[in-house]
Amino acid sequence: MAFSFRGRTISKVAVIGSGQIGPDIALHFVKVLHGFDVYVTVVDIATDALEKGKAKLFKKVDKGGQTGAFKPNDVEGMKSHVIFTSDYNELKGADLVVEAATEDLPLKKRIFRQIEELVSPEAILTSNSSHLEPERIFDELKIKGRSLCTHYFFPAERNPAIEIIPGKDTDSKTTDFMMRFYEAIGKIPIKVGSRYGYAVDPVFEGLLLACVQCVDAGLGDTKQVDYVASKALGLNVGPFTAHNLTGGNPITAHGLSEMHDSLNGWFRVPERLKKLLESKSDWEVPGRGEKIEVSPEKEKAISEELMGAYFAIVCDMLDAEIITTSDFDLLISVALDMKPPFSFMNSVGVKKAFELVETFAKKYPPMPVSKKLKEQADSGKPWEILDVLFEKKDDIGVITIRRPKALNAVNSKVFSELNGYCDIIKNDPTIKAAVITGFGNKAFVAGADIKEMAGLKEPAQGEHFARLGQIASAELEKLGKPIVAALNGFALGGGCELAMCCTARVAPKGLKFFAGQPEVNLGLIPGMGGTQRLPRLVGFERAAEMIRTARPISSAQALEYGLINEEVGGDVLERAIVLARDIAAGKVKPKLIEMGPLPNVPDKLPDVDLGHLSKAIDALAVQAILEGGKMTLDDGLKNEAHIFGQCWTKEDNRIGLKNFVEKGAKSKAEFVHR
Ligand code: DAK
Repeated sequence: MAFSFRGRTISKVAVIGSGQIGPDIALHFVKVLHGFDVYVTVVDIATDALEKGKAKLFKKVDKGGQTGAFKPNDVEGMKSHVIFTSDYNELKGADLVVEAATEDLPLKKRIFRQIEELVSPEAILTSNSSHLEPERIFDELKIKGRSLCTHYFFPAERNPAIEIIPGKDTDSKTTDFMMRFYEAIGKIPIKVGSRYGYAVDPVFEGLLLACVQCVDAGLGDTKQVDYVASKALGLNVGPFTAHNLTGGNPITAHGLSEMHDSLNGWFRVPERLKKLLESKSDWEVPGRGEKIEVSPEKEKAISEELMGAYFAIVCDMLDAEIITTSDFDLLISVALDMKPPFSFMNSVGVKKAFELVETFAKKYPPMPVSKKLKEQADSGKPWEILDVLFEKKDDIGVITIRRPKALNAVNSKVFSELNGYCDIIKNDPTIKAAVITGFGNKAFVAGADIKEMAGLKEPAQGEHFARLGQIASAELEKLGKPIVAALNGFALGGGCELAMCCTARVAPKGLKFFAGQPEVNLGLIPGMGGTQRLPRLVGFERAAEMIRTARPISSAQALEYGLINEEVGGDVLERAIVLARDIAAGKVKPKLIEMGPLPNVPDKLPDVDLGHLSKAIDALAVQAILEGGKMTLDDGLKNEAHIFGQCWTKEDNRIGLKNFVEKGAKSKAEFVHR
């Protein structure tokens, strides 16, 4: 067995370097790939580093076993699929090599010369550099097209963010493969243009410099500035503390000095950092729970200076066109767990952000003032940050819902963006068909955004949300071109409903927990067509059972019931694109949903065991299913919308939604059946 994906087979992954990050990278690979019998080999010439790395990895695996994060056979599987060795010959047979050695260009080049002699010409070679451009690392490779940088973040086995940096010689097929491969194994890959430091490190390292500047300017000591920085930028710990914890001071000093030449002259190694390194000491930072006093004036001054630096650094990268606003927001919020820059600017106002940058740049030349930021401020509009991405793959329009932190749950913003893309697809004659999918390997769409729904207070807000949802589903169904749902994971609630508006649906093989209508858990009935389309696709009895009990079905059951058209081994998106194209060409004719009333609608549904679920909400669900079956689909949808509104007249509706927001998805609401 091996991991086969998009025409490539990965049976062995090699990680070079058993230092700070190599074992963590190896742990991620072995965690997600050992079930496919993929072996992970960690190579290092230093035997003590190998021993330490192995002990660290095994300790984390054992801890996962003790906490229940890993099942006992996974613990054994992981340990038996990872090899630590000092023998470079063990690289032979590797299909993917990730070099994670020290950030030293000549060393990296030497390693890659060695690797190239040992692996097949097809193997992909990546460097987990944090700064160096791929063109510099790989310039001596014989086959450059298969090489690129993949920058992981601490802790690499758990932090899903990863910067993917192709160089000018990287084959676009290699980049596409790596983007999809990392997504398929649970990472959040973000493509970044080749520039020294990529996108994240100028922020991480630049903010340390900005903090030092605040101290130098007498705005506070390191403790005070660290405290204010964490508050102002939404960080768990301030930049000084983060540098102490990660041992990052020497790397940052090197990075800042290189950025001085490669990015702009504002970046430099401050004297305080030089002295700190000379004395081999750490920054003085607040202790855990220590109360730090800062006057309101100083707090404002530090916050504004740091915001000016942050916005200046990120907007400069926008000018350099190495990343988009939407990608940057997601990358920073996941990689560094801090306020995403463009949403942050929108929240303070782009004009205000521009003023902060101008003031900062005047005080600290030669920090440039971004042209794009000025244009945006002049436009009076906020930055556009998309949760739905659109890409044309030849004649197919591909829509991707990307909200990984909420399992792609759909909110009113997503509905609006979907509507915009439907217009593009309809009006572009070169687009013959479309595909809709979710980002990541876990969820297509885990439902409507329950947190947004629970916050809807005014009936007008509820109506606005409902209207946008109904427009989006109707737009998909009446697109006039085939649209295939590539259901890459959970299709729950509104997710299942969006999928049912499509011409056909495909899902990965073997998903145990896959699709369903769990709304009754929340004191709701399906509100975007679930009570109407599900009976039309899978039959009354099965649909009613799924809706009334909230029980999800597997991908195999979904295929048997007729909810999906195919179970796919490999890349579900790739298969969906082919199917969409075949449907558009008339080569495949999937069975379409019945638009008229259904025959043999029963007068009554059989009793089901509702367990803890609300009897009051169940009565509404049954009403919507039975009444709608006797109507046309259009009328049934209107009837469902009306009954959906009735949920808000029930006490159980408040109880269900509040329970999710306060106690999470796994907790059962205590319904009162009213
Ligand atoms: N909304 C918002 N956030 C969600 C979410 C959702 N539907 N589903 C998951 N999340 C968030 C979780 O809150 C969590 O956030 P943090 O706590 O990390 O901040 C994060 O995603 C990861 O979720 P879990 O930690 O729960 O992940 P697990 O793998 O353990 O579980 C799960 C995954 C999908 C089994 C679980 O999250 C779950 O049961 N989620 C709820 C699924 C659900 O009930 N879906 C139906 C929602 S109601 C309408 C249009 C549409 C609708 C109604 C009307 N009109 C047009 C009128 C639709 C209604 C619905 O879909």
